Amino acid sequence: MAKKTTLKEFESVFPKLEEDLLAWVKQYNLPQEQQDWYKKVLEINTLGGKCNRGMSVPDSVSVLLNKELSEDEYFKAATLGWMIELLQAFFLVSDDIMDGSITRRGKPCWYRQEGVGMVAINDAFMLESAIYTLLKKHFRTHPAYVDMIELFHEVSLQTELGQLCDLLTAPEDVVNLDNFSLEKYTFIVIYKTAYYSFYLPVALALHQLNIATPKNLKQAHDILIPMGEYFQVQDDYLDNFGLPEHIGKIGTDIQDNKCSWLVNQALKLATPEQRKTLEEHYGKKDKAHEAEIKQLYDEMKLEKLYQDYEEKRVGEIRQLISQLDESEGLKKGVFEAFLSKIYKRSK
Ligand code: GPP
Ligand code: MG
Ligand code: MG
Ligand code: MG
Repeated sequence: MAKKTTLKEFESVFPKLEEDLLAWVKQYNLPQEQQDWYKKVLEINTLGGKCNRGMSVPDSVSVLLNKELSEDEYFKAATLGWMIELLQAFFLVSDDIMDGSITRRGKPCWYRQEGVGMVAINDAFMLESAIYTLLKKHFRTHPAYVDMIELFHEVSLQTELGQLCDLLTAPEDVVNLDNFSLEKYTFIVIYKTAYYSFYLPVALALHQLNIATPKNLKQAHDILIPMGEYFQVQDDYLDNFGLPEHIGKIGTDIQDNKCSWLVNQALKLATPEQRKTLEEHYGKKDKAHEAEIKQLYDEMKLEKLYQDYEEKRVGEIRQLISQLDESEGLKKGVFEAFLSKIYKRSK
């Protein structure tokens, strides 16, 4: 029987990986002060999250093998999981600078912490490099080593393309709601979120077990990309309707002029008068303008619209899962476990 990992168990692997990374930079004679900085960067930005993405690797491997993992199998899977958490740390440190965000995981964003500022950009690069240091250290002789490197590179590029579209669709100076469309929205969310958060953990689990056949990868992709799309719609919904105490961050999408799911729905349903309200108040860096949009969202009952969307989308994803071909070793349980973690989430 598969066994679900706990955050505690997953976190217990981190100190070993941190040790590997510190030992690696030490060989360059990095001065002590910078070693301490590197350690702090790793800990503050990689720990303290929900680790859903990272834990999905050991969870998927356990479902695929249909057993509780041996110590070595668990360590390998969790190491791959921590690489996703490092990738995520690299993205979030950068994203918070680009979005001008205030808090992350209930604390000030890294770039806003004492003495950090734009050093955070370099820190983000170091977080990314850590992935490849760990891959080399632990997977150099694995038959899928090159595939794993290529996968991390490709998923990084995909995420950067999504981020590019997200940023260019939300310029700070000119608000033009005609820029937004559901088509663009779909591109943004699939690329900036779905690949690294959903496809990557399962693809890595398949590689670890040497069952990443073209068919398995394609099937995983075709279920996980819609699931990731749904997940980012939730993120956009929670940006406005979630509680900062739950989500650990303060929503910025309205003031940041983001091509969010909510504004796209509002544009689709707006009367000419509501459209005018959107034109007047969306994307302005000001609380009062933001409040007008929040009120409009309430008036347009977007919360209910979201709940209906959620039910419909989850039904479609369950349908996709039910059609999975398990002949090459992929299992429905991988996707069921993933979906149950995010369904109706409030954080
Ligand atoms: C998060 O979107 C986007 C990413 C994590 C991808 C960043 C990609 C880079 C190449 C830096 P978001 O801004 O909606 O997330 P949040 O609401 O958590 O800030
Ligand atoms: Mg952001
Ligand atoms: Mg962003
Ligand atoms: Mg968001």
